[in-house]
Amino acid sequence: MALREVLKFPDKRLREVSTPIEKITDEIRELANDMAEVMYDEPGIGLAAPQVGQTIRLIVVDTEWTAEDAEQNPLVLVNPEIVEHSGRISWTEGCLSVPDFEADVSRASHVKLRASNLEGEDLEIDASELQAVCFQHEIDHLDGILFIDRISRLKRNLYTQRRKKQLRRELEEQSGN
Ligand code: K1U
Ligand code: ZN
Repeated sequence: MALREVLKFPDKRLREVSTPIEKITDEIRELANDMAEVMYDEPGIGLAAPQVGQTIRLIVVDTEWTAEDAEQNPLVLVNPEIVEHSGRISWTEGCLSVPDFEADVSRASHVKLRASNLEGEDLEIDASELQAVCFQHEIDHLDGILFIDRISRLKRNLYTQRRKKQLRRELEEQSGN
């Protein structure tokens, strides 16, 4: 089966606020599996359901699998929420929905996150550094926020213009001009 497609900026569906998951169904389990496949294939260290066009509060994260000899171990989080945060850290972020762009973003360096797993069990996770950054980035997706919203307007405008030019060129190439 083909992998689910990752929506790309400026797709308006990335700007929707996702709805909480009330019941974990087979469909949700299948979506979580598909999201993990997409994340490892891209490759990425996280993915949020809206990025594959599903506006529900579901994320997958694995910030360790890229290390040498590490195994793939996706952390699937249902209705994740940050309940405590502290400190600041600047991290150079990218996003599978924001092609060809990276920028430094300032976020909390430590977070406490509450969520459920696919078995419906409550989880509480203390995260720091890259994992904390990744949780915040993915939860932003659930609220329709992209990391480019957290950088200077100048950098965001420059990227937006470059991306629009890129899309225009792609359209021209497709229509044979
Ligand atoms: O949400 C996404 O689009 C995934 C994104 C997550 C993220 C990256 C950096 C900081 C915070 C959150 C990515 O995974 S971009 C790709 C990436 O960071 C990466 C890919 C391969 C190896 C190591 C990192
Ligand atoms: Zn992203």
